[in-house]
Formats: sequence, structure tokens, C-alpha cells
Amino acid sequence: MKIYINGKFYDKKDAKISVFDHGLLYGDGVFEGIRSYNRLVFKLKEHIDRLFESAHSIMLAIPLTKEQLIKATLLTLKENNLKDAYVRLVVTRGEGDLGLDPRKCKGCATIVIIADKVALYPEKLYKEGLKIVTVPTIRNLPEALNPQIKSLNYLNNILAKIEALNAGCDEAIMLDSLGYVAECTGDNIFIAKQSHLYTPPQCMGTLRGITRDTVLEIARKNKIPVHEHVLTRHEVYISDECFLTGTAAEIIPVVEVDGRIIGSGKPGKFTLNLTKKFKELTTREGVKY
Ligand code: PXG
Repeated sequence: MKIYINGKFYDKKDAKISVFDHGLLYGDGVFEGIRSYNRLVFKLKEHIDRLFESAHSIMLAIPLTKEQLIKATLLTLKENNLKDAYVRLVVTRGEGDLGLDPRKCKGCATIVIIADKVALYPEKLYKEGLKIVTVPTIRNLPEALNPQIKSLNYLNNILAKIEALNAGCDEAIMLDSLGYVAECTGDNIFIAKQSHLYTPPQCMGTLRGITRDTVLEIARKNKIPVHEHVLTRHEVYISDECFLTGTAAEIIPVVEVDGRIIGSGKPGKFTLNLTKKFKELTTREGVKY
């Protein structure tokens, strides 16, 4: 495996950054998780745009242009000769001292690109669906650390994941501060009810997922009415279908929430149909390398 760090490639065992890097010391940085399918990088521009938006919001100057970062990503994929890959793009504030002050990071930001094999949920879970649970840890408040910023500080989501695992479940539903459904720890959430599709709006403490936007686009093209609407747990419990979306998971069915069986207790027809259409899109759309 060859890992890109600030313009150079390193073997995995030599790919190291400083212990004074503020990405390690404070989670001060941003990231993206991107997928390629058969040598086509899916929604690359959208991921790069979101990375730059996250960086802009935290006043982190990425020392490459978008075009240069796209080139570096494609080069990393080529270098690793991966047909289907999961790419992690990480930009940290860089090396500083033991204080918070980002001005002490005198050098450049650190850019790391890792292209690895895709680690999916087991196939069984796609066939049978996930059991998920609402957890006590709420999603970060937008006015504290906005979930739109894909920052390196994922403790909020990791705590929720721990709570879900402790409850014997695969994933967590995180609520916002008002008690509405926000999202899961690394996925957005959708429900289907009477042939309409619903997902929480991004302003409610939800990351505007690129897979989420793709699913909304597919649904609109197929004349499925979609609503970006606040959801309560009750609406999730009484939905006909529920599924999660994310770059890593793609579209994964949910069949049980907080002990309530969803719909028929099996992945439903909207979920399966959208999954099929999503897969078709990933095989034909993307940036070649
Ligand atoms: N919500 C959150 C909180 C996320 O972190 C999504 C939704 C889905 O967004 P996309 O753009 O991927 O459709 C994410 C995605 C991983 C991993 O390795 C994935 C994510 C974050 C951390 C790890 O599976 N992000």
C-alpha cells in the first residue's frame, strides 16, 4: 500500500506524521471518505467541494487547489492499482506545539490520502437489514460544532456508536437537541411511508450526505415524492421502510428500531429498488483513473 503525505508516497510502515500534528492533538482538521467503483471515482467533485467547505468554515487553508487535490487522489488510486476502493482524504492543521492556537502550526497543513480495499457491512446485513437503537448522546449542536463540517473530531459519533454496540445493535439513531431524528453515526437516515420518501433536513444537525443527495436525486427522477422534513422517532417506528445511506454503507435496510419491527420486518421494495438504481449509477458515473 502506498500512502500519499504532502506530495510524496510512502509505504504503509513508513507513512507517519508528527505527534505534534494538531490533527492528532486536537482533532483539528477535516476529512472525506470517497468510493471508487471499477476505476471510476463516484461523486469526486462533490466530495472535494465538501472538503473545501469544511476547511473554509474552520479557517484551514488547504495548500492545494481543488484540481491539484483531485489529481493527487487519482494518482493515489493508480499507484495502489485498486479497482474498487475506499479513499480517505485527511487534511489537518499541521504540526504545531502543545497549545490550541492554530497560528502555532507554522508549516503547511498535512494532507494524507489513503486508498484501501472497501470494508463493507457483511452481506447478510444487506439481505436481512439492521437493528438500530436511539442513543442518549445527541448529535452536536449546529451552533457548537456544525455537523456539516466533516471534522476529524468524531467523538460525538463514536460515543453514540459505543452506546449502540452496548445495546447489542449495529447502529445508533442520534437525535438533535429538540429530540428530532438527526442521523446515524456515519450515515443519513430515510423512511418510506405510503410511497413517499422522507429524510431529515440538513439544517437540523445532519450532515448533508452525498449518498443522501444521490438517493434524493434518483427518487425525484423516478417520480417518487421526497420530503426533507423533521422526523420524530414515532414516524420512524410506523414507517413502511427505513434505510441508511453513506459512502461506505451505500444503502442499507433497517428492519428494527428501538425494538419495534419496521414494516414487514424485511427490506422493502423502495429500499431494494433505490439500491438497484444506485448501483447502476455507480457503475456508469464517475471520474476515471
Ligand atoms: N452522516 C455522518 C455523520 C457521516 O459521517 C454520512 C452521514 C454519510 O455521508 P456521505 O457523504 O458519505 O453519503 C457520513 C459519512 C466510514 C466513515 O469510514 C464514513 C463517514 C464518517 C466516518 C467514517 O465509514 N461519513
